[in-house]
Amino acid sequence: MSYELYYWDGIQGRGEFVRLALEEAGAAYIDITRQSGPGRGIGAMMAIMQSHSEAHIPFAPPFLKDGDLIVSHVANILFYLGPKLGLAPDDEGLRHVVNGLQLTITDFVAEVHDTHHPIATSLYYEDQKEEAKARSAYFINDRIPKFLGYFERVLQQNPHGPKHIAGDAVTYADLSLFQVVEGLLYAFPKAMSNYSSRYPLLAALHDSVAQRPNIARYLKSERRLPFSTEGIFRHYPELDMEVP
Ligand SMILES: N[C@@H](CCC(=O)N[C@@H](CS)C(=O)NCC(=O)O)C(=O)O
Repeated sequence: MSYELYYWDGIQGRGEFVRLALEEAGAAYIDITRQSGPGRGIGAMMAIMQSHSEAHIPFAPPFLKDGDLIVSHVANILFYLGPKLGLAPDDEGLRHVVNGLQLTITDFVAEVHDTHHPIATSLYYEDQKEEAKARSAYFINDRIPKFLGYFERVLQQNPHGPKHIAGDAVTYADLSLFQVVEGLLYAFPKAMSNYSSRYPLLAALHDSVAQRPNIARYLKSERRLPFSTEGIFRHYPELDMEVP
């Protein structure tokens, strides 16, 4: 039976972290809101979230349906899927290490979102542009170096070598780090210029994920929607700046 992925249509958004894992594994899945028909489309997603009878309803997308089970939150979905898709370590302790890394990515993604929506998600970007500029300057100067520097150190200190963020094989956290770098390159091209000299191991990980056959095929496919100013990673030139 196919997994069912529920996420807002038209953007990569947070759903993309789950999509990359499903695509890498060649798993059968249905992107519910990108299809029409019974049990498909945005209506089907809203029906679950707004249900007054369904058990364990999710607060927000993305969520995954596997049979009757509904699993929400990117990191939790990946923690669930990882072993099934062969994208998590066999060792239970290491699976929790990977989960910790994924949760750090979750925190970072929330901060990426807050660069363009620092005041309220319900307001337009244009209504919080000045605050977004101030927030982005701190994000670029403080937070990108802190988070990317952290991932670089974790790669360097991986006892199995720096090709993967944890263990000796690809995990869903490696795929998510690829997406984080892709997103930052789109949103903040000036701030990210020369990133590969500052974070060479992370850059190598990014490039190696992009070259994985299933990922490379997916990136060229119509299923990979382009980044845009509707998603989490948004390019507004006025928020971007060179770093010294
Ligand atoms: N921690 C959740 C965040 C989920 C989330 O914020 N989803 C967004 C779309 S990317 C949403 O629809 N939020 C609705 C809201 O916060 O009101 C995750 O990692 O999946």
